[in-house]
Amino acid sequence: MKSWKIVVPMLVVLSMASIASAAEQSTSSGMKGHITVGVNGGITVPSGKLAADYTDDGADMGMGWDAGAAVDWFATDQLAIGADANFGAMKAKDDPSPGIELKAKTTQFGLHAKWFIPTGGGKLMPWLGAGVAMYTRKLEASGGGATADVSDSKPGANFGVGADYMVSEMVGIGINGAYDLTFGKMEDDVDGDGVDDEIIENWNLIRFNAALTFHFPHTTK
Ligand SMILES: [Ca+2]
Repeated sequence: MKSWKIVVPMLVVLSMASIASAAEQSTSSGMKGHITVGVNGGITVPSGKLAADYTDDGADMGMGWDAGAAVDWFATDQLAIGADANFGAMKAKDDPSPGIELKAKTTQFGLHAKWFIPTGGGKLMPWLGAGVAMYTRKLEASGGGATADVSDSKPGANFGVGADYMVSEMVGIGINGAYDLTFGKMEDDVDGDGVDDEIIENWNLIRFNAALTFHFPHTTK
């Protein structure tokens, strides 16, 4: 059983929620009740075996791009909880063999909490975030008009930090970084002997994104 791997990030989210509720009395930014819809895009950077050279059992990935969207609800002025989706793609720095191109694609759907650090209600809103997600991980080789891939879906967790700046009552722009940690090695029976073979030992990445967020304020104070 590896269920603790999902329990630990859930506890992180819950403890952030209690910290945020304790901090709630201290300031009032007027965010409570806001529903926000955001889009983000930027670069995705491989970590661990995704970044390691082929000779080190890695996928030799280089930096790629990613994009996503999120919906949040401010439960308090400081705490937002929400759902997110993100897609990112990277390409190997060197072709695994002549004429073959290797890509790593990650699709995630998750739930998260963001704690906005009390600033006394200014336009700049720094935050810390944590979330859990299901990650679909795909290694895709293409060449000579053909494509082959190996993929799986695993749970994972992400931890982020960022800052949003309210350019108007309804629009925020921001920057953020997140570390995504997916749980479990990728395995597949590539040689057909009925026993799964290890494809890659771990699948972790970092995302640096710009974000555009639309706020739909509450109607009552
Ligand atoms: Ca095998």
